[in-house]
Amino acid sequence: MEMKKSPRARGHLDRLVVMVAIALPLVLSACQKVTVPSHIAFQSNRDGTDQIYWMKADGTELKRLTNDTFKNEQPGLSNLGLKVAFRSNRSGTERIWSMFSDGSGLAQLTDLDGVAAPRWSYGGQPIAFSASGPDLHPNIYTIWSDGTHLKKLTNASKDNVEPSFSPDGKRIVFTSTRNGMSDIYVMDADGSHQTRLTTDPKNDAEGSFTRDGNQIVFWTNRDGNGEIYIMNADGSSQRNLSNNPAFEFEPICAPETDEIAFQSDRDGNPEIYVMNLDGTNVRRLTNDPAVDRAPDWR
Ligand SMILES: [Ca+2]
Ligand SMILES: [Ca+2]
Repeated sequence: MEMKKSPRARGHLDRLVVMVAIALPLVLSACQKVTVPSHIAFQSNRDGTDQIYWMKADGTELKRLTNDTFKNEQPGLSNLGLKVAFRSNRSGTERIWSMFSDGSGLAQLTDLDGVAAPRWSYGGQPIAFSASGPDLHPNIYTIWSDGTHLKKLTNASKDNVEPSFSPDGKRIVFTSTRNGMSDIYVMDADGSHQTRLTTDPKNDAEGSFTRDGNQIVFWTNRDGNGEIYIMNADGSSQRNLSNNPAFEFEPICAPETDEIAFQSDRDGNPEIYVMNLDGTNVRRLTNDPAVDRAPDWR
């Protein structure tokens, strides 16, 4: 599979070219060392209640990360997949929890009610999520992974949900119904400069920045069924990437390649798929009659 590399990865490759002149065995060894582990986490009810799973980005090495009888949903991975934040009802009420991806270090992050969809900043801190808290409708919050530095970023009278960071950590794309319909918005990571990007009369949601920060992938039902769209980060040039009569949603961009993971029921039940940023090369990663959904990619 041909994949474009980030500047950091290209730097590794440049060094590898020098090493080729030295000794091929050394190069092969170095290739293994510089490969950035890339995992897609998701939730599935294949073993009963919803649990957190992950797999390598090619769909191999599937592993269950939570293993209990509680509902564990909506995973958000930290860089290199070291930790995972997720929603769980293990304390009796749905809260945001985090753990290392081997299942150790389980910790509750907040006491806020009505939480959903934690997404880690690519810089390591903070984690963004939505919570209703004391309000009638959910707002966007950020919190550090040790549970400190809780900050409320939105204060609107309607829903503000599904935050996701730009790769440089400076912006957050999110979904809001503050203007009557579900639309994509963007703001600075401190909550300032909240700007509406979509105005279609149908619903737009679930924004995710591409790895260069120049485009945003999102979900919309403007064509009558769920589709994955892409637009420039200023909202211009909106176009359909999935073009399938099935229901596609929950797109998330890869951190190191020009690819998108998403969910679709095109093969009869919800599965996780990956496609290139131009909509080509669609391949299915999961193959289970259960509901596989809510991917995140690091
Ligand atoms: Ca569709
Ligand atoms: Ca499935």
